[in-house]
Amino acid sequence: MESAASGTPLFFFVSPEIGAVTSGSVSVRVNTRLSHFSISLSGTIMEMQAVNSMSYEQFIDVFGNVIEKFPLIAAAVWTKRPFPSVSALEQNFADFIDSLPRSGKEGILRCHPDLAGRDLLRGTLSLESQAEQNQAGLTILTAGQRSQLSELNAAYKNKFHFPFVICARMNDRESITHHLRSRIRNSSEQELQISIKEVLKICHLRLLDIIRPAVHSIKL
Ligand code: 2AL
Repeated sequence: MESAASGTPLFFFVSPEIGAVTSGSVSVRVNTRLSHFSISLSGTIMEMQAVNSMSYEQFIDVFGNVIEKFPLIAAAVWTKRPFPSVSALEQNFADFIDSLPRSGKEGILRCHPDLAGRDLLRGTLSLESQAEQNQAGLTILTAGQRSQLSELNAAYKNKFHFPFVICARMNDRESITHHLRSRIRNSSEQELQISIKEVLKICHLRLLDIIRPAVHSIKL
């Protein structure tokens, strides 16, 4: 297989990690030495053209959870179509969040499940969150590791009144514990800012699971 841009061979492997289920298709992350791509097992890869022609019902179905349990944002962002690119779409999610008062931003954080918390144990995580926590190794913790994380999460919530939020897919158990221990020492203002940045990282990866960025298009 060759990259259209350079003509150099692309060495890629398909990881078995399930990304998200959208419109009846399962998306899978593909890692190449150049970048990450998303393909759909159904063979259909969503393009911006398809995104821009969606009804608001379809748009909310597909993008309603790119911000965890907050479909209201997708419902508002739909108004801003057409989106020339994935980054333009992503920017609209970021702008909407940025425009919220502090209580709204905290509300977004409060809709995130704890890492390795009650929802994971009960099997009530969203598909996206389940895949992310799985990728970070949080589904295979020992009882001791789980209770350590649970105590840190509780201490964090006790101080800030919202849960500790971090992009799980960019971390693993050790780095999550490290960030928790370190961030708990921050001020509320610092934590709000850091946490919203993490929400945007989660959003970025979830969007890439759904849409193929034009600049990274490859023919499979
Ligand atoms: C999460 C989650 O559900 N996915 C992710 O990347 N981070 N939750 C959290 N509290 O950070």
